[in-house]
Amino acid sequence: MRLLLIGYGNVGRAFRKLLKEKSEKYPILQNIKIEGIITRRGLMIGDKENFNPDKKTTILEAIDEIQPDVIVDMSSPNYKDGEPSVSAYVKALSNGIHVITTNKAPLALKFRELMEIAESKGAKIGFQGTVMSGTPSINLFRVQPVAEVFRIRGILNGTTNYILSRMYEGLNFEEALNEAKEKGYAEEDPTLDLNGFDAAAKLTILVNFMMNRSIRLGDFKFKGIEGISSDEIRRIKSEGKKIKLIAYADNYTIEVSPKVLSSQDPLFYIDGVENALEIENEIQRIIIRGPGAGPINAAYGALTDLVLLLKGCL
Ligand code: 80F
Repeated sequence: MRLLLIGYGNVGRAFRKLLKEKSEKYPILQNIKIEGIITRRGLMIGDKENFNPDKKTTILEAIDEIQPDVIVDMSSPNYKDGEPSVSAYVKALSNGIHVITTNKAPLALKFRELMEIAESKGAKIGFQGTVMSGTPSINLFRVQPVAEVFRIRGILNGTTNYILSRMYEGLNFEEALNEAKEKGYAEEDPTLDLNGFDAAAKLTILVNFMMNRSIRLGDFKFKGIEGISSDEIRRIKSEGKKIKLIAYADNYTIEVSPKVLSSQDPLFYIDGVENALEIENEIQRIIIRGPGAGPINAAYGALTDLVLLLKGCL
């Protein structure tokens, strides 16, 4: 199976490394070959650890040249129009090429359109890495068939949860943000984490996928953690509470905003880069928790999709 990787930053590099390590141990991965890697700098043909582009091409030209079976998109999100990834997915899916992505923007903007193309062409889209990285959220729902989800509530952004947790421990905002950047949790443009865009994009994907809706990023209000001061966090702490960035959706409301939580709330205990998601359907209420960001975790999300694809389970 031939792969074309789009993006070779923190997650792209972690994905390549993880794929190499796991291929040595798991026969199902032994026939996977990275045939090319494309970034803003150009296309590198073949599979080398150090990125040195062979030529300047567009992603669309790279798909023609590499003829992949799967494109794995680990490039930065563009929340204006999802490009160039949206056009790359349309081209790939229309030609029966599967898509695996950790990039939220295309699915937060064009979820239904892309799913319809995929379905009509028999191609698959794996997107576990877009929500909670490698902690099964999207792929958990794949094993909950015919359940009717009516409520979703969670902490979906690793960077902001890490910052709020570190500020609760006494760091100032800048120190906490710098740590999140150093650990590879933050977006290339961290304002996308701080202003709630990232969490809102993840909630959009979840609502479309789990609640079978057709919404786009921008259809509901969202707010981030900008403006929350150390003083405010100290005051809330003195009352035995914490402030968290909460994503929420039911059949009437969809929103992302900071909320003050008491210790009776299970999300009170989700700290650092950990994320959590409560899913309620007519049969059960499930809570999952696990790392929500970090290059290795996001790369693992993409790798799980690849294995599920190979097993025919996507
Ligand atoms: P990084 O900035 O390290 O790399 C981006 C790569 O994309 C670079 O190689 C760049 O050249 C390439 N690129 C950008 N625009 C391009 C274009 N137009 N054409 C071709 N290549 C282009 O970014 P990361 O950290 O490696 O992230 C990659 C993708 O994974 C992004 O879409 C992230 O949103 C996504 N992702 C990252 C995660 C992480 O932990 C986690 C899951 C998804 O919860 C949080 O706190 C979130 N900030 C992270 S969730 N790094």
